[in-house]
Amino acid sequence: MATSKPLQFLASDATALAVRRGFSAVPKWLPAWLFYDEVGSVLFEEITRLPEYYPTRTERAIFEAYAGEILEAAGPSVTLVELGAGTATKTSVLIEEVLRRQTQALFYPIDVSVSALQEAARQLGGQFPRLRVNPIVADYTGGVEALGRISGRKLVLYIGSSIGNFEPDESVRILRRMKRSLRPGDALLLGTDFAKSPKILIPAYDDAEGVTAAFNKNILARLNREMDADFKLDAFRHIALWNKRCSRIEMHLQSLSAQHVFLSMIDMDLSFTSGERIHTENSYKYTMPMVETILRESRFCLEHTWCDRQKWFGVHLARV
Ligand code: AVI
Repeated sequence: MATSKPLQFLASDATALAVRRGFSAVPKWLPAWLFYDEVGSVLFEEITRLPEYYPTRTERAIFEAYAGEILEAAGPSVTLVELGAGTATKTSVLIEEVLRRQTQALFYPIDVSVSALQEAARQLGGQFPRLRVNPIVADYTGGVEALGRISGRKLVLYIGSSIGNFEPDESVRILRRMKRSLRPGDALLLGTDFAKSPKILIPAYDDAEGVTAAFNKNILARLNREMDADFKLDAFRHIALWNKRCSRIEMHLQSLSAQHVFLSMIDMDLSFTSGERIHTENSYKYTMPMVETILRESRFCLEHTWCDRQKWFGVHLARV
């Protein structure tokens, strides 16, 4: 007799809570961390390789051009720690530079995704025999706490514009917590995307191939999978818009007609009017004064900023 794989109908409490809260609000919204299940993480990796999505390759080019200066500024004998490391592809540029200065190096990638960490350890382990990779599976809060338990002088990487997906006051809270887990001599390397023309920004979040649209809609597909919901993905369209006043790209999903959706696992009946939107993500685009403000308010001391020639992206070294 053929046995079928058990269906998984268990939505985590955090997901259920977030979904209930977001869908009870006006306008409806969902937190961006819901993007990153296994499917969403693969789609995000694909986004980073799109011609329109400039942040990843621009930040990598900054690392390639200035790795020596960055490590010089960080000081001797550093242990690298990366928050939200994913597969840590860009980090190899910095690791190579560390290993040019030290005979051995330690790297602690921190992420919620076990598979991404395994891939990072496999890749980097193969590439750098003198590197020890100690992956830590943790969400953001657990990751920040883990920082306090890592000995030696640390260079904490919070790169890839990850900070941009938080509201400015939340960013300050995150950086403050980070600072409390660090010791004198430690440093933070923060990557921020800069505000620029919507002609560059919009295609980066609404690419021709539709990968970002699929990434955005995966949030609904995830609710279908995990909460036994009945969202029809074709009944929503992906929107990316530039909110100049708030200096952020916003992503939304817009209902193409009046419709009802039922989320069986949480017994929630939703109705959408035609044109109604679900706000799924903010991606803040910083100016230098904004960077200086969040670092000052979290009591980090900004020491140096490296940019690309077009000033599209910034990498900042801040001291505890
Ligand atoms: C992860 N984060 C920095 C990305 C960003 O650019 O805000 C997420 C993303 N959303 C759409 N495309 C990429």
